[in-house]
Amino acid sequence: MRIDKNQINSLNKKALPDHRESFEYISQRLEGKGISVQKLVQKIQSFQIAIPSWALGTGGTRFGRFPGGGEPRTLEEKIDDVGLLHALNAGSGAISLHIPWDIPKDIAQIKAHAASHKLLFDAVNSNTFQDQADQEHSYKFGSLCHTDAQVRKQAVNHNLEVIRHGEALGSKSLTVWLADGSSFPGQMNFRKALQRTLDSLKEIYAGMPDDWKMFIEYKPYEPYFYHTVIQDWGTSHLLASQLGERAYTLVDLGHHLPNTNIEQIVATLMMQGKLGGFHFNDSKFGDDDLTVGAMKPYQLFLIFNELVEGMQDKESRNPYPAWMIDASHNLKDPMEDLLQSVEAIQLAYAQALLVDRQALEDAREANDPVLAQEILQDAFRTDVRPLIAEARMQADAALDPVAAFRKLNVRENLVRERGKKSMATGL
Ligand code: RM4
Ligand code: MN
Ligand code: MN
Repeated sequence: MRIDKNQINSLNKKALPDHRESFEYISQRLEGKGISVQKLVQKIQSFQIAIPSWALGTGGTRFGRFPGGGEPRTLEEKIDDVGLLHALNAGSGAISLHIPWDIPKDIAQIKAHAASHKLLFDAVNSNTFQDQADQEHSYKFGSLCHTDAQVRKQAVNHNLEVIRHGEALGSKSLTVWLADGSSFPGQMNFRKALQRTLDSLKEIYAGMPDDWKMFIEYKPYEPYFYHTVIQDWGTSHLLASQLGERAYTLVDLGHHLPNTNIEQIVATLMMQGKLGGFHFNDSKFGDDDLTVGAMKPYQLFLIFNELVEGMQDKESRNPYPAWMIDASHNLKDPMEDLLQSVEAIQLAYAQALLVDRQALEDAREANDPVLAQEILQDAFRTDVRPLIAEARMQADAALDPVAAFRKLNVRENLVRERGKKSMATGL
């Protein structure tokens, strides 16, 4: 299924009077404060968020999976789904592949297919947390940190192969997330495991093209329950610093223990020029893979407040970060879920753009926490939804993507095309 511009235009026409009214209201308020609304709209339009190829099927837990039907069966169909999302929201113009779940076979054809949807290839992801059928050594006791050099070699080679796939597609970065760790005290030598990980990463780093970046993810627990080799941002930063200039830390929102001050981590990494990428999701307890903004929208705003400050800092050495959604839960239609996630990210970004930075800085210098809170919450409590909708409409996308998804019967069409029992590769 492909969505035609005219279908979207005719849906937009019906919603237009309402939209006009609310857009004019916020425009007047913001222009009154000296903020250029058109510039804001353009910034929102150029903020693109990559969709991971494993998020288009229904996610599972270790207890069960309840697929809803019409799931993409091939990489081409996954690209089609991201294309549908991008047609609806004009904000998800990239796809991130997980290898070996999604190995491109005919490169030229896959590239042309993505280009026909105006999609780019974002970071490629390696997978040494599962054993594949044709694999010689098992990752049961780790991969890059393994005690056996042959296992480490196999994991290094896999990462090098992922880089080759990414190069062929035009990706420019590799994301490494390791499950490596232990479940019982005494099981693993912390120091040796970290040293081996660093040595293995060095081999991978050396195998990257000169214009590539490596993003190193961290996670405090899961799938192992006692220790994770790269448990936190500090460990990731340590590895990235020792690897070299093109290695960075990647922050995944779900990979923190409860109450961690993630916005402070963002600020620190950006100060060091070491924040490479971001994985968005939301959670109540751990790595719950819930829709972005579903639980803690204020935290998301505070994180964006730091991101925007870092991005606007002219002295900053931090590169423009890679943005990706990393969530795939088992209740919602995955495509509706992704539409909601993209919107939540854009809302937090737009609100952070509204923060009066000079006034905030003055309040901080004057040690005035009351005023600092007023300034932040004034931005957070501004209803910026009409700005996001306007950004979409100007880019020929839907004023209301979720409503359009339903009115155009996207899922029903996909079930008709692919069947009720189709299953996507992934978790
Ligand atoms: C991990 C981590 C990685 C993702 C896998 C599927 O928890 O977030 O980024 O690739 O899940
Ligand atoms: Mn992640
Ligand atoms: Mn995760």
